[in-house]
Amino acid sequence: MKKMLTGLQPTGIITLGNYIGSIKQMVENQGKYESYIFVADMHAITVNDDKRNLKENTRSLVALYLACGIDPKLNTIFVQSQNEYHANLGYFLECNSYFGELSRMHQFKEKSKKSESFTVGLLTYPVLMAADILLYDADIVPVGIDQKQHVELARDIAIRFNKRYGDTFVVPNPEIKSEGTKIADLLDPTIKMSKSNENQNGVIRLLDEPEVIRKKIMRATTDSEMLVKYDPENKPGISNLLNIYISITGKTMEEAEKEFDGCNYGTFKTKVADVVVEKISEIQKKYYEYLNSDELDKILADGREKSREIAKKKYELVKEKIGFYN
Ligand code: ATP
Ligand code: LTN
Repeated sequence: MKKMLTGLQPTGIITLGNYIGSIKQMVENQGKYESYIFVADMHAITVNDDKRNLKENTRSLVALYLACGIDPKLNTIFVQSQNEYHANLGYFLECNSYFGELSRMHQFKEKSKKSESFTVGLLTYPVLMAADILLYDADIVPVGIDQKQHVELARDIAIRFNKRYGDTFVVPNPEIKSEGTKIADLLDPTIKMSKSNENQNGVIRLLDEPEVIRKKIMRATTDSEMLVKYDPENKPGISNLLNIYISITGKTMEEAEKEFDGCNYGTFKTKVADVVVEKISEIQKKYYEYLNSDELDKILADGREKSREIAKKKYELVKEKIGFYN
């Protein structure tokens, strides 16, 4: 069975975009692969953020994974910082990575420009990510387009290491989500719905109150045509709402267009809000149950043990290949 690994950073509350574009697909893929899903909390400290609450955000992200339907029996769920082999392998991989290639990464260039000084961790971020992937022999790494370059670097590092020290790592492949599932901001449908968008009125967060969600959808930007039709170029707002609607209901675009044929935008938005609120309320109910349960601690304790066991083997192999005293 092929192996799949992916992670999210505990940097904020997950959005409807993260759910539709990432978590929902993880749920649909369950059972197809041997799967590892983790919280990338060590990546979250590569930028300074005094308001960060790592402990709370980590627990919250895991509770959301579970509430969205990620089944701990079908996936190993764990926290990166609870497994020391990630940082340990990261160091060995750093000694097989070049300053030039790391300084050319898009994300590094963009984030390092944002403040006068930046950490070395921001530069070596993709090497830690390579360690995350290579420890588990992951064949498939589902990520957003912004992370593709990092997975490609993990490939390059794996190939380089294998050439230098002999076969050690499986060479991973990025799996990039199709355009169709990209959810746009409700107020500015030309940009992505993101945790970090400045104006959060266009962003639906999975922990927003149902009434807030409804308001955000009712105020979504549309157009003056009064025609519910999928046309992303000329009708980005309506097309985005249609995308949300079909992703949640599982209907096809044709079915949705037929259903809303002749409808005014108010009625259409109310229907979209109804299905989103229903879905998110279901998730929230489970979220609060998991958040306050011992079950979550047990799942993470199991994940810690299982992930460490697998990672240790790979780490020991790497030490042997490099030729350390043993
Ligand atoms: P940030 O604002 O911190 O950059 P984000 O909300 O844009 O975060 P990421 O943490 O970069 O999201 O992405 C996590 C996963 O969610 C990725 O797989 C990404 O492709 C997916 N994703 C994020 N936003 C959307 C969206 N609007 N539509 C579809 N998928 C999305
Ligand atoms: N950088 C990713 C999170 C991440 C990841 C990984 C994803 C860290 N390590 C390994 C896939 C595989 C992000 O910011 N979304």
